[in-house]
Parts: sequence; C-alpha cells; structure tokens
Amino acid sequence: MEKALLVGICFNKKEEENIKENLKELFLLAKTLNCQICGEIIQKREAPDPKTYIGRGKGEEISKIVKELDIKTVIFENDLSPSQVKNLEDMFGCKVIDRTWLILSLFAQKAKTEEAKVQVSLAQYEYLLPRLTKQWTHLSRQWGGIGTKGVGEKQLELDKRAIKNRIDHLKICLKNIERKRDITFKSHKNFPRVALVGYTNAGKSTLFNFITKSQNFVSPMPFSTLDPKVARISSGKIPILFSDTVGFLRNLPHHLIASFKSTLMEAIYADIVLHIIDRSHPNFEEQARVGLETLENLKVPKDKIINLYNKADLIFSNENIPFPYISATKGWGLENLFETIEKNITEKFLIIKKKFPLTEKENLKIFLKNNCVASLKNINGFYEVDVWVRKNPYTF
Ligand SMILES: Nc1nc2c(ncn2[C@@H]2O[C@H](COP(=O)(O)OP(=O)(O)OP(=O)(O)O)[C@@H](O)[C@H]2O)c(=O)[nH]1
Ligand SMILES: [Mg+2]
Repeated sequence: MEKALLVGICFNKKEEENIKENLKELFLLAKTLNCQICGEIIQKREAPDPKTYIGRGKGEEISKIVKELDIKTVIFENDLSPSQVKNLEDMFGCKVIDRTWLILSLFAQKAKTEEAKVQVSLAQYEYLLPRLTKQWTHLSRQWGGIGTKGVGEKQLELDKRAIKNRIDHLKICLKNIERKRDITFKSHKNFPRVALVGYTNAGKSTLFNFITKSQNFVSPMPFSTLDPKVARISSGKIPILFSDTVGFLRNLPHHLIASFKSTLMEAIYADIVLHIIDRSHPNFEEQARVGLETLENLKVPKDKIINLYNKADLIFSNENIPFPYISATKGWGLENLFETIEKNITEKFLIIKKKFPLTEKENLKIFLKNNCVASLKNINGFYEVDVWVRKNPYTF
C-alpha cells in the first residue's frame, strides 16, 4: 500500500459546498488503486497560484505532513499543469498526481480485454504528449503512475517522438478491434436494444445481472465494468438485447471519453437508454446531471433516455414503490420498468410478415437468427414469420 494525501482547493461558494463529497469520491478512487489515505487538506483561495496552484504557505504545511507521515503521493482533486506538478514535486519531495491522471491509472488497472487496454493506453499517452516540454525531455515522477500499469516505470524516458509513434500504433490497433466489434454490432442490429448507462457505482451491472441472470462483476468500488456486455432476454414476446456499459464520472478525462467512444456505441445506437441513478447517494442530482451531460456529448437523443432511481430499498421499506424507482438488488419496480420498455419498443417497432417456401429451410434459419421474431407459423405451404422491424432503420 502506498501512503497518500488528498488535497482539494476551492475557489467559490459552490465548490466549497461540494468539496467534501468530491474528496470522498477521490478517496474511493485512490483506495481502489490500493492507496492508504493518510489525510485530507482543503484550501480556499481566490485563484490558483500559477506556479504551485496552492501557494507557498499551504505548500510548506503539506511538505511538513509529507515528511512526518512518510507520504509517497500527494493527490490533487484539481487538474494541474505540467509545470505545477514539477514545482510541487520539488517542494514536497514526493510524487504529485492530479485527478485526471488518477482516473487514467485506475482505468489502466481495471482494463481486462484487449480493447479496453488499448483504449486506456491511448488516453494515457494523449494526456502525456502535450505535457512533455522541450526543457523537460523526461517524464516527471508522476508518470510512473500509481498502481503502475499501462504507461509504466520502464517508459519514463520516452520522448515525444516515441510517444507519437506509440499513439499512431495504438490508433491502428483500436481501428482493427473496432472493425471486429462493428461486425458483431451489425449482426445484431435488427433487435431492439436497451443500454444501461450511468454514474459509476449506480448499480448498472447489478441490474444487468438481475435482468439477464448473468454474472457481471459487481463491486462497491468505482469502474468495475470497462467492457460492455450484451445479453439477450425476452420481455413478454419481444426479444431484446441488453447491454451493460462503462460508468461515468464527474469531469471524466476527455481523452478517455474519446477512446471509449466505440464501447459507448452501445448507448449511442440503443433504442432505449436506461440512465441509472443511485437515488440514495447524497450527490445524486449532480451525478444525474453528469450522466445526462455525458449522454448529450455522445449525441444520444433525449427522447431515448429513461431516468431510473435505483437503490430504492435504501429509501422505501417495501416493494410498493412508484416508477421510476427501482431496486436492482431486490428486483423491486422491474414490472413497471418492463411495461415502460415494451410500450417504448412497440412505439418504435412494427410487425411485418415475411414468407419463406418450405424448401428454403436454410434461408429461414439464417433469418430467424438475425431478426427479432414475434411468431413463426406453417401456413399453406409457406413458413410465415411475423417480425419486429424498426420504424426508422439505422443508417450505417
Ligand atoms: N442497496 C442497494 N445496493 C445496490 C443496488 N444496486 C446496486 N447496489 C450496490 O451498488 C454497488 C455498485 O453496483 P454495480 O452494479 O457494480 O454498479 P455499476 O453501476 O455497474 O458500477 P461500475 O461498473 O463501476 O460503473 C454494489 O455494491 C451493489 O451491490 C440496489 O438496488 N440497492
Ligand atoms: Mg458495472
């Protein structure tokens, strides 16, 4: 475990109100990376100090704590410029990282599939590139990372050119992986799609598991899911594809959002986007705002989004809860949810009939596999299939 100190600086009344919750979140992120948090420092300022962000007085106070407690990393809630990081590291004599780098390191640690790994590495290098200045040809201690994965210690001496090459290479890798994903995506495109999105820890995977009876990783730590999982379920008569996605976070580094865009395609192309909100969280309104803002950035149309208030079991004492409350652990409110989903899908899809001669069994098989079938009958020497089709088909 690495001993760490958290620092948050607020510049106005609103930031002052939120700083406690923001540091709590930073605490959870750092803990997920195996840091032992030894304390929190909060400072109010009029404006950031251009050289050190916090100013000399506070800097000296932190330096003292760092020495006394043998702190190895000081983690800033605020984003720092490369020169501020360097000045602070000189002042404290230990590693200094900001929230963005902490999140990137966390994603690097959690990435399991090849796609997630490539996406995170790309985001890390793109974050690093503009931070390499001429007089600063080697990377500062910060880039050694925390929980050291992805851009690791051995790459500390990488120069700008090497990083640029690496970025180009990762982009090619990502394109190839995306191509494969695209093929799978298109083969499923005729089915109604429902995507679960929302702030990290809101309960997306829990709901996904409950509905699809699968075993996605659920954990009280943030960013348990980095790779989308898709499963097919039948809601009443309609087969639906459900997908679990990566969680959102306040000020998620934009490199990361860009890299994860293909993963988030599940949400972009879904017919219904279930926006899961942890209604029991003291900051649920802010988390919901971040969720909706991220969806807006991804250009997800508003009319596709259904907000759901999860963790209702922490608010109500029994399952008689009004929509849009649900409890993913207890399965409360899901009847209402499915009613809403079905109503929504029947508005967006219509049933058409398709006929296959009895001799075309093979074609029928392929058709059944790739389409959302409502019923299949054998009538007057034909297979007659009722199939759900989207009123406004995708244009790829
Ligand atoms: N009490 C209660 N806890 C819940 C409910 N839904 C989820 N949780 C808990 O919330 C935590 C996070 O759940 P996950 O399903 O991993 O959340 P997620 O949205 O998938 O999180 P990321 O994948 O990290 O973005 C876990 O400890 C769950 O057990 C609920 O309805 N009630
Ligand atoms: Mg999850």
